[in-house]
Amino acid sequence: MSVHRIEIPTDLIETLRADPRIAVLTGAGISAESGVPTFREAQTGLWSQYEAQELATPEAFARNPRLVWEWYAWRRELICKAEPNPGHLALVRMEDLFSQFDLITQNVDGLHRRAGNKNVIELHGDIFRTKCIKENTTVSSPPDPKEIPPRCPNCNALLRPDVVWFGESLPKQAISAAWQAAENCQVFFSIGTSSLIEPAASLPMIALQNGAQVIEVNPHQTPLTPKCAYSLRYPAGDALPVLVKELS
Ligand code: BV8
Repeated sequence: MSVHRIEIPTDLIETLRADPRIAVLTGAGISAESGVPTFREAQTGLWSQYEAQELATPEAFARNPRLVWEWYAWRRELICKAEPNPGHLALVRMEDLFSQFDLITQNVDGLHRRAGNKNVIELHGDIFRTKCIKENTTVSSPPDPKEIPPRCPNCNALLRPDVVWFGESLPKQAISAAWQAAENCQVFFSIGTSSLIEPAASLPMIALQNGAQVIEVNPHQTPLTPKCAYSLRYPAGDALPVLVKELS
């Protein structure tokens, strides 16, 4: 979409010019323009026969560790080829523009850190980190494992991606930092998320309860849309650079 058709409401720009405390929650949609498929999109190729939500579970890994490990290896491959897009880069600028700026992500692709954001609260872990299923310790997975999934060099149990699967608790430190950011902010951006996955989807509600305005950036409606002060119905890679330009 050509950016000259992006309309950012002037009163939103005015609000942001007053340097409010900002919290941002991103989902798979912010990485879509980097070529990283979202969870909602049907998977491609070999993986088209599987539902992402079925594979991202401890049950799937217990049932077929090789299949789940190879799905993550495929996704890591895709992400390695991806570059941060203008949406990611706009959030790096926003971190500098605002005195209080907390970036929370549901994504495990590490693209916010690669783009240059200094503090990123990663609610669901990091696809490039591996951990031992028994000791729960982070282990650097051998580059060319003899067997798939590789085994822990310490106790020989299986290794797994250090991400949060459905039915698993989120890292305590990350969820409490995110909760605090949502409670303290005056403006909460929800960017590129279907707002369906808990407990992340509760964060904008906490912000609202504490009197914050919620701004959504998503080409589609979500269950959060009706509660937003502004809903920028555009791809993040188009809308965020225009918003940053208007603020600079
Ligand atoms: C937990 C890591 C409990 C793995 C992921 C309360 C109510 C109901 C259900 C639950 C509940 N509490 C817990 C649950 C169960 C479950 C849940 O939420 N289920 C859903 C289906 C209802 N939650 C959990 O299991 C969580 N654990 O709560 O534990 C517990 C408590 C005590 C003790 C033990 C356990 C764990 C959830 C984390 C799961 N892991 N990821 C991996 O990546 O492989 S979630 C995974 O899916 C992603 O990380 C992501 O978060 C999620 C997909 O969501 P989105 O990011 O929003 O992406 P999506 O594809 O859905 O949407 C993309 C959006 O972008 C769309 O809206 C689209 O329009 C938009 N878009 C597209 N292009 C663009 C764009 N936007 C902007 N610009 C664009 N260009």
